[in-house]
Amino acid sequence: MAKFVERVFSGVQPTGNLHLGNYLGAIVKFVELQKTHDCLYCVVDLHAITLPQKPEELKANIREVTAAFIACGIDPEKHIVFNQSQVTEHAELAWVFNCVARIGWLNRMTQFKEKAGKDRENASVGLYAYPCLMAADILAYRATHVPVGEDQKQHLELARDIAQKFNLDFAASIAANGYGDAFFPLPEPLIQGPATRVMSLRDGSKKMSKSDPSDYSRINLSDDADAIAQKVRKAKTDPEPLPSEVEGLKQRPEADNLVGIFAALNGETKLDVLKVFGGGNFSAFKSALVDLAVAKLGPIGAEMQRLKSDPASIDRVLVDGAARARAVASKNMAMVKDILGFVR
Ligand code: AQP
Repeated sequence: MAKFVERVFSGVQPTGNLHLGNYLGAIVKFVELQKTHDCLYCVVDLHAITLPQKPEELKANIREVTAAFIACGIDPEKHIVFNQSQVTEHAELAWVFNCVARIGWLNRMTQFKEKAGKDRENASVGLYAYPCLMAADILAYRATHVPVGEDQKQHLELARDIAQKFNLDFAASIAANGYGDAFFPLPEPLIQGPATRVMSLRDGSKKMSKSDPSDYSRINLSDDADAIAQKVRKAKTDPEPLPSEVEGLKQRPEADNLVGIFAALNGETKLDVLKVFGGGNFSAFKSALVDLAVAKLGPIGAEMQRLKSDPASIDRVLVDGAARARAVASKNMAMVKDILGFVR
């Protein structure tokens, strides 16, 4: 198999309320990967419209995610930060992938089932085809590594299946065009650390999510210190003291979640956290968690506010990023057209 230049791609939907799950599951890794890779970080607004969005809110949320990227430490000059709808190759390649992916593959996607719910017949076609667009996002840049939370694992596997099927279906044309023995890399998910799936603060069996109707279920990146303190103090727990071993967190989803959040925010393991707090009650642990969360997230929230007060400068970052992203994606898309047999 061909050797591909390592490149990182990932995206976040501008659907409001960026939360601790997005931060620990994805954005922290985005920041870290900048040290070792060329990275593209995308505000995936085409994904957002798979569910109804109000235009003015969508616009504000695109700027909000961009501000969060920068406030968390993503450097839009060394790397590429942009919004998906400004680079039309994403939608173009997604159509090609709609024709490569099989209906049976998409029928297995659990996120569609969760998001469409019981009213499946009324879900948008876009929501159903979402994973094909996600594959296009990644493969438009022939990206090799994709940092995501646990919930995106199945979509990443589908992206790999699409890449592999394209490579096999068009192997002869890829070779005839002089594009090597495989055109797309099989992108690798990067899912690791103590908080790959941050759970709701109200219910340890549900993922922390932007769309949860209860704001107490999540810590938003824009929350101030008081809001963070209230939410952590009200977070659901159980009556037992914290265990001293990670094993003791099994069957205790809320305790496991809070310990995982602490560990991830402090850059340590769950065992490290339990060495300090094991045997103690939740109130002391929660106080320490409030202090830690406020210390880590407070400066991010403040910087996001500062950046959002100048929307024109955020828009400039996105326009510049889109131009640089397009330069890569358009070359790859031209080669895809050659491979498919389109005249250009
Ligand atoms: N709870 C989570 N724990 C860890 N990682 C998470 N991510 C999302 N929720 C958690 C990761 O954040 C990145 C961006 O996610 P997204 O906004 O594009 O989509 P999502 O996964 O659908 O996020 P939400 O919050 O659950 O949104 P809604 O409520 O609108 O569906 C991804 O890498 C994701 O894995």
